[in-house]
Amino acid sequence: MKALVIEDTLTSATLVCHQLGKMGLEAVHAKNGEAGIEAFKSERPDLVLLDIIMPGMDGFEVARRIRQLESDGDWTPIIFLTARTSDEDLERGIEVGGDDYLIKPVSEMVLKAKVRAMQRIAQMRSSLLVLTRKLDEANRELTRLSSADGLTGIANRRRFDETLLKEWRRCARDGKPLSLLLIDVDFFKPFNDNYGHQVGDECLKAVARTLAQALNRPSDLVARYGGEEFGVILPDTTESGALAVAEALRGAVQTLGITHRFSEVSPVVTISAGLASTTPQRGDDSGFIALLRRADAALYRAKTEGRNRVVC
Ligand code: GH3
Ligand code: MG
Ligand code: MG
Ligand code: MG
Ligand code: MG
Repeated sequence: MKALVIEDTLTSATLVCHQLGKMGLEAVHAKNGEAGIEAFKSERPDLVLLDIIMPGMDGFEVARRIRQLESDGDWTPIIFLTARTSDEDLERGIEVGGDDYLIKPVSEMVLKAKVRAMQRIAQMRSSLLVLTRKLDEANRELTRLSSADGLTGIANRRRFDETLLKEWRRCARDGKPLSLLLIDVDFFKPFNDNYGHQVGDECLKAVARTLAQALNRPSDLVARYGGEEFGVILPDTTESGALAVAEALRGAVQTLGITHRFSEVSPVVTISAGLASTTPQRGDDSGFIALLRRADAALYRAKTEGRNRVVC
């Protein structure tokens, strides 16, 4: 631990530095306010002992400046050590940012006790900071978990809904098109029934991973929309752009080559996709519901028209 002693009277400073040394602290001396500020910046002390009456900048001003120099969350204990005995001075010392106020001459025992008290507060404070950091971390993790799908790890329905409204508004503001895909695994019920639920789950994980990898814009979002259904949000994407993306996704899943002997369209697992695009209008905050409905209707047509295809 390092203490900065800001004191113009050399005998006083020498004595205090010596006493601090006996307590196991490293003491740095500055002989006036200006030098004290500089030393504070360069030495980054853990404690400041501060005289009030000094030529040039007085101790009150030094304390005020130290508090301004500290960045958010920083705190260095300041103990005034002064010959001024009035209550008004003590009150002012605390007011400008001091933490304690001792009147010279101070006994070694009192100085030691006061320094220990400050050390204890500083220690509690840093424990609290560690705890706060852990809490922030836990909160972030909780947010992540609450928006991720437990099986596949991609975004869940809740995150999909939030993102859709957010992107809807953003595209409305920027006058950009927004495209939406609803994807459904073909003949997944017979897949499950024949290969078992566990294999079914593995299949869903692989499909989710493939969809996520096949998207290349950071603003694109793929989410697990329901059991074996996925939703894809494509901001700033026209219908023809989205059609290309959807075909790429369909191709990527087929290329995965997960054997499906019970599919009526292909020997491997395939997907069908319904696509809807629009340019959202400002102020039309519920317009995305119609977009979802259109994508759903398109998906239904993709199914009835033979599956393993994209329909707009
Ligand atoms: P279609 O081509 O018309 O979509 O036929 P399908 O068999 O895929 O359609 P359906 O909606 O009847 O079947 C969906 C099946 O998906 C039902 C269920 O067995 C399976 N499924 C839904 N969620 C999960 C899941 O989390 N894990 C597993 N293993 N299977 C799921
Ligand atoms: Mg003095
Ligand atoms: Mg389905
Ligand atoms: Mg279905
Ligand atoms: Mg299905």
